[in-house]
Amino acid sequence: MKDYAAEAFASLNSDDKAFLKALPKAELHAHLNGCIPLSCLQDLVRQRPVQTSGTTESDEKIAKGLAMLEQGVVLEEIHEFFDLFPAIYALTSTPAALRQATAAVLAQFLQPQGDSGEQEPAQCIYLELRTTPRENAEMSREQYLDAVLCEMETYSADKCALIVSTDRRMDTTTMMECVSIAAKLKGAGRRVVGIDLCGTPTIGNAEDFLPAFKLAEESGLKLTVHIAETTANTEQDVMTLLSANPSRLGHATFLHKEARELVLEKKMAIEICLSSNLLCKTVDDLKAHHINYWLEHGLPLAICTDDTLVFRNDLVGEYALLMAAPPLGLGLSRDKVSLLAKMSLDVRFEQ
Ligand code: 6MZ
Repeated sequence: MKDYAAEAFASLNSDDKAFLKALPKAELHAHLNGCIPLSCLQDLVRQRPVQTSGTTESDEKIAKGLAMLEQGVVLEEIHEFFDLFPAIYALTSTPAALRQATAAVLAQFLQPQGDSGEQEPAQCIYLELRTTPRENAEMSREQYLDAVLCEMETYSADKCALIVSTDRRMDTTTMMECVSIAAKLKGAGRRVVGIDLCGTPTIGNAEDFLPAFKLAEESGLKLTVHIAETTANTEQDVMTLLSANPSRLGHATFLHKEARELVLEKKMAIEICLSSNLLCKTVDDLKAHHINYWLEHGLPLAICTDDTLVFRNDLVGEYALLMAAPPLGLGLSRDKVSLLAKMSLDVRFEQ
């Protein structure tokens, strides 16, 4: 597996490395179950007989999934990425395991890094973490979100907030249920700020998602959608998702002309995940990455990691991809990189 972000970071001089680490950044596109530190997942495996009773996943499947993650996953196509999650989900299927995983993800992004002697700044100063509420014999969707929120709320409100993900494979009723719970929690003063649409990019019919997005809007929840992540996403799918008026877009790799014009007109911000796109092979190299188009057109962007567990990246590494000299990076100046970091803070859902 190629560590694009780590290679870009390693190529920088020590001044630039220190500059990137100290730069105040926001992480706005990080999936909880895709960002669990490997050491935490290994702990959850050890605790499995106690923590995941009731799961139907076999030990073998978990061991195989974990071994792949330990080795570094090489993906031939983006759909292979989604096959990794059953093994991860089997380890985060109780409120206790979820809380443990959430605490580890929050610490990874929001706590100073390294040993006490030589501490580095935290990866970001603000995190919008997203997750898809699951239900099983051990917990309801609301209990799932409560477990995640309990951990998030140990941090102050200016540090982190939750985006509730819906998955393209959900039917309208399930999606509505997820958004209703998110609205109820928000109404009760819990730290929920938005709704996301994620999952295998080509599954489902976008029209079926619209009632849930409308409910989100009526409930004061902002919307972000994974959109045009692959060439297989049709123009109709893209235009239907844009008709829901999302404030931000995830990936937006293959927007056709009409969609790009609408995005520019409405100034929708784009969550850019460079390593994710390179490793899922939806983009050939940084030169061909759509970030170049949006930079040229001055659209608000947020640089994000997506799934640090799978892609083995971190936020500083993603910024290194902006700054490193080509071909390892885009060769952007410090001023440009600072501006991008500021933009990520400006397009937070909760200001
Ligand atoms: C689309 C993605 C994704 O929600 O269980 N997910 N969906 N595109 C991506 N880009 C590569 N990366 C992650 O986190 C895991 C779930 O997030 C979605 C997938 O649906 C995955 O199952 P949560 O915390």
